[in-house]
Amino acid sequence: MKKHAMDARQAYLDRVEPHSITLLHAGEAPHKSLDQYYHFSVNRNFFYLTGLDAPKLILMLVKGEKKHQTYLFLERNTDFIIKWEGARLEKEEAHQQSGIELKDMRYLDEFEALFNQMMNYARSPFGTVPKTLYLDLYHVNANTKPKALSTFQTVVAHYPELTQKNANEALAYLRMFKSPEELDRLKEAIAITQAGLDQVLSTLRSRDNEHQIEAEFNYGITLAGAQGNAFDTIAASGANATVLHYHHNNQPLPKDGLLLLDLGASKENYAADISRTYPISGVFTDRQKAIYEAVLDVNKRTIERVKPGVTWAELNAFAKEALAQHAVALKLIDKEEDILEVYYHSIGHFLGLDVHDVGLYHLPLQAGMVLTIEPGLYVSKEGIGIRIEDDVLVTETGVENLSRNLIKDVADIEKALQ
Ligand SMILES: [Mn+2]
Repeated sequence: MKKHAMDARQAYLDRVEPHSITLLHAGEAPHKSLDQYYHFSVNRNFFYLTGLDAPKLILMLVKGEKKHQTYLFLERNTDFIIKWEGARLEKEEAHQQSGIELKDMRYLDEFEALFNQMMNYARSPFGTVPKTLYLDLYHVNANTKPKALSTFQTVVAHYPELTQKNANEALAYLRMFKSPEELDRLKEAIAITQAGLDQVLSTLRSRDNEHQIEAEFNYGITLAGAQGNAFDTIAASGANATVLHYHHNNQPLPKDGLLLLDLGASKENYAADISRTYPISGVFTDRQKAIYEAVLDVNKRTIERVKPGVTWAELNAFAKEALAQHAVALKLIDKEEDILEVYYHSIGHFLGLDVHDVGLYHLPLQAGMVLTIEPGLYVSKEGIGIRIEDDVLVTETGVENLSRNLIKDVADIEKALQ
């Protein structure tokens, strides 16, 4: 990710104000219980700008009038850490991965001294001191203060003259446009997800519970080299599939029902997000097939409409209208205005380092963006929930379906289930 990270830092610095200082923290594994911790998952903005996947690191980007500087703060290795937890990232290694100069690497215990120097009129290497402090001010909800305010509470408290701004504004814009290195990882995540779905297809008919399906998927992606799941797998059979975020995955599979899978592998922090719907018996009933073909038709026609200049609003309106026409023809609803009874989410979202990735949904699509297209129909009274989701790249001339190798036509699915 070295070239990506170097380009991303330059692009970020081009978008923020001069006389500013940006601080991003890699994060830490949250505490679980007693001496146990949850897995560490790196702050995605930090990773985007560094390509480094290790806890506790701090990235400091200082932008003056004409020049700018990047600093990275690392943990010191001690004998205890090396013996008990394994060596922390060394400066040379961090330099190789991020492209940050060795001379600009510091240890975490040197952070406050360097920050103080930046803010000191007489000693600042930039001649002027920063006026703006950019932090990752993501709000989990309205009642919690952004984590960065406590992570960096010392400098926030000691320098009230710094105006706080949200680094996410620039990063949400930049992260919409995937670099070649990012696209490689997204494609790998999708290929691994395909391996997981192949494992599911080859075992589905011998399984009788949703949890076994989740296990088969995890087995397939782990064998294929996944970092893990990009998000909690949804393995929903029958009417469970009409609950959008169903996650119990513990119910017996209805023999003649459908199985809706919404899942994705993660590769170097990049997420795949795929939905497929399979007949548990190996063959769709006529009714299931009719509804499935309707969703597939809207999936394919919406993907065809993706190109530069098209807006999310247009894609949403198109898919809703197309699903409504099908739903009336299938007698799922009486009139098109009732479509929300059987389709109650939007057509897709940006995809990248986060599964529901950052991005600006009011902007028309542009080349380099990666998004999901995921129409569905949910008919609880018939115990049928169907969603078909692909991951697509907006190109200069139109669209490339990155998940085109993951089968979704009725004949292909029934053949794979024989
Ligand atoms: Mn999705």
